[in-house]
Amino acid sequence: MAIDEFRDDIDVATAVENIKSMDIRGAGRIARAVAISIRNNLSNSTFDSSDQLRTMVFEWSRELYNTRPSAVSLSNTLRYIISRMMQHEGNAETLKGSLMMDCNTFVQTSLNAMEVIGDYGAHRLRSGMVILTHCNSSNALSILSRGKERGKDVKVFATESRPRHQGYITARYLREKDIDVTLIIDSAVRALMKEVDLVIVGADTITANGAVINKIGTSQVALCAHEARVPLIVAAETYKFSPETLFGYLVEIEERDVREIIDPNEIEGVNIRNPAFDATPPEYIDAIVTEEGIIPPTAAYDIIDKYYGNARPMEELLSIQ
Ligand code: RUB
Repeated sequence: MAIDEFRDDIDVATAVENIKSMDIRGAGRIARAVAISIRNNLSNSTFDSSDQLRTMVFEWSRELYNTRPSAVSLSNTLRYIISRMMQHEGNAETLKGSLMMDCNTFVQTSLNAMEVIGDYGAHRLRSGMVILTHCNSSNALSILSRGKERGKDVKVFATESRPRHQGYITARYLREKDIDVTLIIDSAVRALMKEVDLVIVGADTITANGAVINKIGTSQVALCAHEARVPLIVAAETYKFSPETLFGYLVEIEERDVREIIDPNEIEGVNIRNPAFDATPPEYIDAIVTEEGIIPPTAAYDIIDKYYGNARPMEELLSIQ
């Protein structure tokens, strides 16, 4: 499925700009844009030595890091690239070739993971079910489209997802796939939850205790689902799991420009806040669909241990003071 609407020749400076402005958005797309932009910067540069190449990759990584602080996919992509870079030996030319291949491997692995998540998750669908999804997650959509391919006809409620309306992207995508979709406002979730059989959302970050950071409103959706005894599953690749949370770091919830909500001049004297993500506690999550299989949120630690057992905190890795 077509999921990456950024140019394949994107460089690091453009990726930084586009991720900040949300022209590139969604945790998986952000991760792939990071890998592709580093590959392209490598391709367009010449290096006197492998040390110089490494210095440049660290510099690009620092520029990319923090563009969307709530998406651990971004830092885990950098982690992967840096750890591969430190393992490679040889001169600048050899290192450049190997690292460009690593970036391509990351992108391919990420796309494959989404397909596998679609496969596994679709086993949870049955014809006639009503599904609710929030915001726009390519992994949640992978499950729904794979279900459709297997002849499972479901109906979907897609939340609008104020303030940026990513729900429109979801609704249009489902329509294209010939899946029955109804757009609803975010505050209609509780009223309609009694009609829902299953909630499927994506994740920006999953913490060591199995909490899920996702688009603002996800925790309200989860609370309503929990109250109505509707199961909620999260669709996320293993690179959304946060090793930092093992070291006691809390996930930073991004607060975006309030003008995404309203021009402050139109409502003078009123404080406005615009947190872009929230945390859903593990008690409200029935399962996490990963490319490793469908796991309970309590298994988050095992995934982190397996994939990031030797990880160092990102700021230490990038030597950020
Ligand atoms: C998007 C969002 C998505 C996750 C997962 O928020 O919260 O659910 O990023 O997406 P935003 P995916 O629009 O602010 O980036 O499954 O595509 O990685």
